[in-house]
Amino acid sequence: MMVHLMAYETIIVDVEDHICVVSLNRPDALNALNDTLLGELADALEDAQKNEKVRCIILTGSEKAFAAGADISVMANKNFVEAFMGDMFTEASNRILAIRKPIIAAVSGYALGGGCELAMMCDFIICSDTAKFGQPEINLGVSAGLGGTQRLTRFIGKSKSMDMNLTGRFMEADEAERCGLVSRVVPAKKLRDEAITAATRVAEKSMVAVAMVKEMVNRSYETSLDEGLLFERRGFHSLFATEDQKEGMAAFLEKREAQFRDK
Ligand code: DAK
Repeated sequence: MMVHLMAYETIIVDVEDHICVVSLNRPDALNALNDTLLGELADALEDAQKNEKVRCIILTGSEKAFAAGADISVMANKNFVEAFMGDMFTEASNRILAIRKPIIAAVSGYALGGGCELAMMCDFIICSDTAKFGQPEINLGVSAGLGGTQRLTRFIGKSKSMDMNLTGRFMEADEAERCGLVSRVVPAKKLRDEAITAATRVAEKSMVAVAMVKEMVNRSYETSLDEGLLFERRGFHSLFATEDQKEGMAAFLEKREAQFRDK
């Protein structure tokens, strides 16, 4: 059963079974990001984090645009002091990054500038064959500001990141898959179903193990390999304190489906 949650101005939130789907909804501006949208998104994700029914989150946009970047009309007349002291997006993006449940970005159409950066803040990206990724801020006389020079470089390597950030060109879906920016590409009409299927598979797992894996993979970007491997090993060891580990391994040996209870 689909439950339409509280009304927001710039996003739509649906909870169906164990999946919360958050859709960016500023169609007149191709879902350009402003303070309202990112604030509402952070609110909705925190609600999903608190909602015990929700086990996986999907973040998506429209068929034409996931998000075409930060709202240029808001930024156009800012001076340095306003940009620096206003610290646009910092609080909201930190709230989004603090969500512990898995978030899958389902991207169709444009994911540009802050839109590409928002997709990269999710745990993995599934995109349609119409997706176009880019960091075109250079065309506006500025740079990326929400991870486009940092996460993108770690995800796809220096040469491609420099290419994207310096030329401002758009990257099509097949190239995005080839270089590891996205995990899968599907026909546009199947994007939502594919994202729901992936989210449903995640939702079937032990949420304890899922939260641990999210922390482990994210840690790989923050530490040396040695430190990361130790963090992973200790996390792995600690999962042996859960009932879900006993159940998961017993179910395998007994050739049946595991019944995880998040304990
Ligand atoms: N901002 C505001 N409005 C936008 C927009 C944007 N980023 N992108 C599109 N729109 C609006 C258009 O102005 C147009 O509005 P109307 O003229 O109809 O009122 C409507 O959406 C439809 O767009 P188009 O008519 O342009 O549609 P097309 O199909 O012809 O072209 C396009 C689609 C995506 C190629 C084109 O709209 C485009 O180039 N858009 C801009 C893409 C872009 O440059 N994105 C990067 C923005 S800069 C920060 C962190 C991050 C950032 C900033 C600060 N801090 C931590 C402080 C991020 C910066 C950015 O993302």
